[in-house]
Amino acid sequence: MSEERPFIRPYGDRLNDGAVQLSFSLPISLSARSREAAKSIAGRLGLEQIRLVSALDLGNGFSFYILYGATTVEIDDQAIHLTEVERPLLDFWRINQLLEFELKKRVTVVGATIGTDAHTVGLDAILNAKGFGGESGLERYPQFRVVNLGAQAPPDEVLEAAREQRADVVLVSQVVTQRNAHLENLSLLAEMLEAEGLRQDLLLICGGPYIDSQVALEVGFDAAFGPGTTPLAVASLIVEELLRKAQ
Ligand code: B12
Repeated sequence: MSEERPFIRPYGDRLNDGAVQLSFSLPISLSARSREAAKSIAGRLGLEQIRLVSALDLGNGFSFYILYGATTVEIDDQAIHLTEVERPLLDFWRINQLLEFELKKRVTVVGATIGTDAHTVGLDAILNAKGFGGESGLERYPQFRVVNLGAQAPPDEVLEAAREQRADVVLVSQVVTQRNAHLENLSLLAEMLEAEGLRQDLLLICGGPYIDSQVALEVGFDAAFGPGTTPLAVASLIVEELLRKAQ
């Protein structure tokens, strides 16, 4: 299809059938009326051939729905303006080699989940030796020295650790984005590092499942990573950016 015209559309059973799956919760108990309300919402979202395939009462006046439907929406993916650049991945050996022989130093990485955020699994996936997605975490690389401050680190603790450890990179995780708490935390840390004169010597990177990279750049970060990030992607970016800064 894409060779004949640039438009793409979701599909399920047959190419181009527009099949999509939608799930959401409603703040009402499960009933015949709530099921119709769920279908009606899917219709208002523009779906056709709607089928309610699962409906659960969640208790306390809440319910959950899964629906199938078909969309006629199609897009030209080639016309999309990317704010995130896709970078080539280096491998474990190449990363260590570049750090040891080109950058000529062992890189210190300070990581933390900041503010009240206690979600450490994502940051640990990148930092801990056991890693994520079949890849080793940064602790496993001989050329990285990792200082993991763990959960709920206040921004001033991160700043102090960055100073004491002479960090080259600060990695911050923010998973809770309710009421934009992550934006307050991220901008506060970036401002504090700037005010203390540490910012220009650091690579400042954040990550989390709901982080918008454009917004992260606007609040003063150098890069941001989203869901499914693997340690190699982060390590590759660190090497590339540190070598670029060292030139
Ligand atoms: C486990 C979990 C918890 C555990 C956390 C345990 C721990 N030690 O981490 C506990 C039970 C403590 C918890 C508590 C809460 N949670 Co919770 N939790 C989850 C859950 C089920 C899984 C998160 C997870 O581990 N994902 C797996 C990791 C590997 O994925 P990840 O975090 O996306 O990380 C990847 C990338 O994002 C990226 N990445 C992440 N960080 C970083 C950092 C850097 C530097 C880089 C480069 C990359 C990177 O790389 C990682 C690997 O690919 C999610 C729902 C879900 N299914 O996702 C809710 C979820 C995150 N929790 C949520 C909420 C609301 C809470 C609470 C507020 C609930 C409450 N009312 O008490 C509390 C908050 C506690 C607090 N003070 O922070 C919401 C957040 C909604 C939002 N947008 O704000 C979610 C999405 C659930 C939901 N649908 O409502 N939670």
